[in-house]
Amino acid sequence: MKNFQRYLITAALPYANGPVHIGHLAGVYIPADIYSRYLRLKKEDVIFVCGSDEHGVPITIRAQKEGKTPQEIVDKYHSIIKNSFAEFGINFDIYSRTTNSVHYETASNFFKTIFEKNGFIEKTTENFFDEERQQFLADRYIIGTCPRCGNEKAYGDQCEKCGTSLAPSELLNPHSALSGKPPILKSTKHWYLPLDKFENFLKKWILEEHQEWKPNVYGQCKSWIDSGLQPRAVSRDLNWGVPLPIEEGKGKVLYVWFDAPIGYISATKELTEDWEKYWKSEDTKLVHFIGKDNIVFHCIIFPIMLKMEGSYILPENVPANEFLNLEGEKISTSQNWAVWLHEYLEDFPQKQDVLRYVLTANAPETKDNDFTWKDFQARNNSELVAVLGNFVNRAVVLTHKYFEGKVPQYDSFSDYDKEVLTSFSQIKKNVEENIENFHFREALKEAMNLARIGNKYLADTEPWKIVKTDFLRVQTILYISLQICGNLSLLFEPFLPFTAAKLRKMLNSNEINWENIGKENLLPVNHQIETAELLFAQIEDKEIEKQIEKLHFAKQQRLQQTASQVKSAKQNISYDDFQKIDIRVATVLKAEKVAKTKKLLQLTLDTGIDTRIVVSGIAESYSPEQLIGKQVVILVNLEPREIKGITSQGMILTAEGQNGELCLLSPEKLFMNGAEIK
Ligand code: B3M
Ligand code: ZN
Repeated sequence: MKNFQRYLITAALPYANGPVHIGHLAGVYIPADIYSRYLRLKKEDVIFVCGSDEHGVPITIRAQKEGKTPQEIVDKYHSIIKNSFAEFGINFDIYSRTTNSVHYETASNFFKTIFEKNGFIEKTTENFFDEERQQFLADRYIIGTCPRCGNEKAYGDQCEKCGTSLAPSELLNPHSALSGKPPILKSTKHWYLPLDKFENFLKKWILEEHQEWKPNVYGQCKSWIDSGLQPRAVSRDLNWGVPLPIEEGKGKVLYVWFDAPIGYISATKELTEDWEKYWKSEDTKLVHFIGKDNIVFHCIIFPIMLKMEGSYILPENVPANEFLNLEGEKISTSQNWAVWLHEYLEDFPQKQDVLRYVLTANAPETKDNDFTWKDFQARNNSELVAVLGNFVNRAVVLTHKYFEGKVPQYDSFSDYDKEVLTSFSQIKKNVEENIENFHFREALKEAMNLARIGNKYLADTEPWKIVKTDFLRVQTILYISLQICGNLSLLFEPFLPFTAAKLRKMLNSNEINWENIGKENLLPVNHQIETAELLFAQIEDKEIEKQIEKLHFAKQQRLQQTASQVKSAKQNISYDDFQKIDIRVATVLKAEKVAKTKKLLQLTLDTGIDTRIVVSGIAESYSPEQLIGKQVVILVNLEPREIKGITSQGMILTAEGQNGELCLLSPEKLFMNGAEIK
């Protein structure tokens, strides 16, 4: 294996279009933070960079929604994100942003270098254009059905449901996110990266030389490469972004996925004059931490950009994670189904490590995983409080009780004692191997094993029972227990930095060198420790219930907001007019699709008055089988109408749901057919 001199660690730049949530933390920022804290503890030369991604359509769409300028939006969210990361202990060396001048310069120069090497293909093509808004519809401005998974809300650059990266022309049924109308085509010139020319390079570099990449990452790359790469446009007709630095590109900007990864470079430049050492020297290990939806950009597009520019190194690994769900549902910013970091920090002050622990223990490393508040509570109460906190507390309290807070002199070691003492270096090795292979859940479990060993050791040896009869033995037991505490304070530093610091303070130790795990006399005999402080506190049911309620409340509010797009009321009608309307409860006897139509179902209904046929446009929302036997509400005295050769007698009442689906109105309990609705 190659010996690296230094590490450059990047974490995906969050879009400054909203705050950070637990899905981001579990997928990207916590693993990246563990990895870099670990390397720093090992005294490696490491820098860890990140910043806000402030360009692209996600920002301008958010600005429109909030009635603000894009700059106001990025200013707002950049500061929320930056502060919450800092408070949460994500220890970036720099958290920058892509609207600053260093970045504009770096990204422009990067583009120019490739341009001057004639690296881009220039093409004039027909692109989607919103006539009503007089605007080209790039990326997320165009919405349609994903050709791979059928998601009806796929964007012009990506389907968030299946993770596929798309071109606008691939969307089925495209419409404008601005006006909702189908777009027209209008010709425009753009600059393309010839990804197809790099297939051989990628085959060798990834498929042959990086077989150690995580299976999910390697697999996605392989399927991309195998299905053939297409040139990809890196310019956009937008007015928000880094302006194209060439004469013919006036009025256009760099595609956000061209400028954003260059943000890693700009951030490094901002951080240190030595930035080239990190980016241009083969003995730097570059590692990108990202979520699975960013794989293609970091493993295929950005490396090709780096290679075309010519002076940069390529990533050594891209340990992407899968997604975290929340209480069984996909986390969604737009549906407000999320636990937001800045709100967590407000609701659970000083409990950063609890969330760090739960999100690591349950990280979506190999498959999507679920966060539940119940699990959060259980892991806190039965692992952090009952194992780690409890052990440390007993060791420290007993040391004060019997030895005035001084590390006691040990006597001779029993086999059990020796077994415990030798476990330190074994655990150290296990944690190292796991962290270095990006298995953070396993690594945390290993660290936790030492706390379990400690807990069991005290329970087995019961020093409180023999203190009167065998004081020498009690000295040894507490000597060993304190060595466990010392080792825990090092082992947990990458995972639970606040707890580790608290523990060091309690132990009156400023030992922060990873290599000293397992060192003899880590806490020397006679060393004075401080008094005990609880590392963790029990989390009560009511705190968790409050969070669950809050989640549902927020979602409800969001629904309500969407409902504010409700049409205004129609003109009043007279009471007499109202009385003319005859609405009844009826039961569906038969339901079948109307041939050659997508939307229509022919329903046979028992209305209590008669058995009749109604044609209804609900076939996209209900299958015939779902309807048979169901009670519905029908307007019975609507003039019969001929629909596709069928006489439809009346109209079934429906409401349009959030996603355009139709929902039948049905009585809450079983009714007599023909019951009147007034
Ligand atoms: N902002 C996408 C995302 O947040 C994007 C990452 C950029 S990393 C260079 O998923
Ligand atoms: Zn899809």
